[in-house]
Amino acid sequence: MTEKKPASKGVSRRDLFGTTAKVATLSAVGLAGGAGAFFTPAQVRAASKNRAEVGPGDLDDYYGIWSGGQSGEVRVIGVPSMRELMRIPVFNRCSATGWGQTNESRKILMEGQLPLEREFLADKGGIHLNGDTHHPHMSFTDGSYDGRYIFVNDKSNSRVARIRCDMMKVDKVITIPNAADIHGLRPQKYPRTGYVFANSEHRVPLPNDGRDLNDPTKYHSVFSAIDGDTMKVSWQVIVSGNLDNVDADYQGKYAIASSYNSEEGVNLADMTSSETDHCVIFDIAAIEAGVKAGDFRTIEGDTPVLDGRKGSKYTRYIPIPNSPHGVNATPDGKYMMINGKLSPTVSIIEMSRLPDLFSDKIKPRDAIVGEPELGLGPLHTAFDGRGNAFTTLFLDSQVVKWNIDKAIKSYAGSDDNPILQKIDVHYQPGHNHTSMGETKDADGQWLVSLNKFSKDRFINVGPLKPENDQLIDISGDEMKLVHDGPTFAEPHDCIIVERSILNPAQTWNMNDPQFADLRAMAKADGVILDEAEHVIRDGNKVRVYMHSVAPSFSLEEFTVKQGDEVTIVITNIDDLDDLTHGFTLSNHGICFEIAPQASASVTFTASMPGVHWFYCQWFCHALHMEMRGRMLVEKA
Ligand code: K7E
Ligand code: CUA
Repeated sequence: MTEKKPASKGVSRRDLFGTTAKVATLSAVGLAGGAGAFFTPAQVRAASKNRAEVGPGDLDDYYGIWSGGQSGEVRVIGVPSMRELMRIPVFNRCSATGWGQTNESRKILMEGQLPLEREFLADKGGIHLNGDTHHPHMSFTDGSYDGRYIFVNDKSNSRVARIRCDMMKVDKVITIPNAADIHGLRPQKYPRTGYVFANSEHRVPLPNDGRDLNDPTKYHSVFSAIDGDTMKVSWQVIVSGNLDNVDADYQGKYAIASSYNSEEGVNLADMTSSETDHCVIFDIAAIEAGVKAGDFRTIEGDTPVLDGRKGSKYTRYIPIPNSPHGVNATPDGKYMMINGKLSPTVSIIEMSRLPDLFSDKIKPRDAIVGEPELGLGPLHTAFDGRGNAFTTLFLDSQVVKWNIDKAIKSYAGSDDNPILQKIDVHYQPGHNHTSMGETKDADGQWLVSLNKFSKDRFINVGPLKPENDQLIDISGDEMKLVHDGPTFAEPHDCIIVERSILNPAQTWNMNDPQFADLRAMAKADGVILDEAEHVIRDGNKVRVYMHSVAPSFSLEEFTVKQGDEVTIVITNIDDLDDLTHGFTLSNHGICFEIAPQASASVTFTASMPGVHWFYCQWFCHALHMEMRGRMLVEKA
């Protein structure tokens, strides 16, 4: 047994060496305030001419949670510095962390699969290796972020994942039944999340088992409510048309989805032939009562599926000019904005009119209290919490700032002009997002415009160009563009979370549920994980347990036979923050991270006789290069 060397507990590297932050702050304060004055880094920045500047060693005020688009991951970006802080693998295979390869991550990626999908993937490695993340959103309590989870959709393989914010790692992935591509996703804001609402965008036959191939009258799009605590689909509602984006209200009563293709066509000409489409309002209590009363059928699996097509008591359809896209609730809870896309307008729904709409006291269009004409290609709207809205204009390559009250007054006949300012962005913005802007705590500090094209904004990197996420200071009366941020394929959406809300741990806890399977396996083998230094042979299965402590693995060599199924289990007993180790097994395609106090495992067949080195690929120590050992594979 190698001696277990506990590292010093609870001391961070920042405490040991990291005085840069303090020095930077003090020198800045020296400039700004003179001796004796104390200013927070944010105040120092506020006094400097560029509020977005975050000095070396200085910390950001916000966590930006960015979708990684077709790269399949989620990214953590510091705001306002726009520095990329971390990537969280979700629907992708990650070479650095072993996500998609370790037994623990594969279990998470596989346990929520549907039977047909599992069958399809059986000879393809068991998991999808790609994803297309669009909408990352945090769980809410009482109308604001609560720091528990981040949910994100995979449009390409109809999945929804949950990231636990204590570890900033995925803990659940589910595939949505009866769905073809999950697009819009938003958590319930009140009283809490609660439901995560998810839109199936494309219309397919239900059931989609080959019986109704080319009869588009039998194609449907479904709206899903996922229980954010259990990650099971609670119910689904079939709608008329395609579903696009969705948002939840601040009252806990309704969710509203934009819907294009009310024509229910299958090609572009048919899908855009009508001048109006609609948005769909879902009455959550009525749907829950319908589930209780048994007013549903089951199609794929046992999820209750209700019929919410036009005429249903569960839904209402409000006509909206052609092909609406983004749906955004105002922080005061009063309005829902439906962004026109092909129409230059944003339609403002007054939420307090919805009960009258459901009881048929008013007509659908009477729920609209404003419809300002803002410019070409309005896609998404964000808010500053001071009564103003910021809408991206895709075709105009602009963000327009407008006043909500003025828009409502002008719709009622006044000559108010709601448009306050237009600013050029570069180029073609999709989503935008303000700091805390999708919560009741919208603070009106920053706006990020996620632009689909960068064109000439950066030195040329070849035919494939980055996107450009631009930071706009909205704290004053005028929007000011302060930063260009190139990003890779293709962040659709982001949220900006005040930093005190997210409090991730510095190290794992060895008793974390994530390691329960490993603990049970070790126990059955008579092994204690963090003291592990054992090779257990069980027929042709070999389980190799070791721990890591800088700069060594507890096993410097182990021997197996050609053809053995080998499971390597490593526990990192270092508990100094930022002391991650890795395990790479040469020529076997195996590489994974083991963060402090974590365990991880991988299983493979030792088919190549010979000497195979394994090494730590995460720089951990002056003797990091020496942190290695040998797997000896005897010829069968
Ligand atoms: Cu949120 Cu791009 Cu999926 Cu709008 S979508 S742009
Ligand atoms: Cu351990 Cu490098």
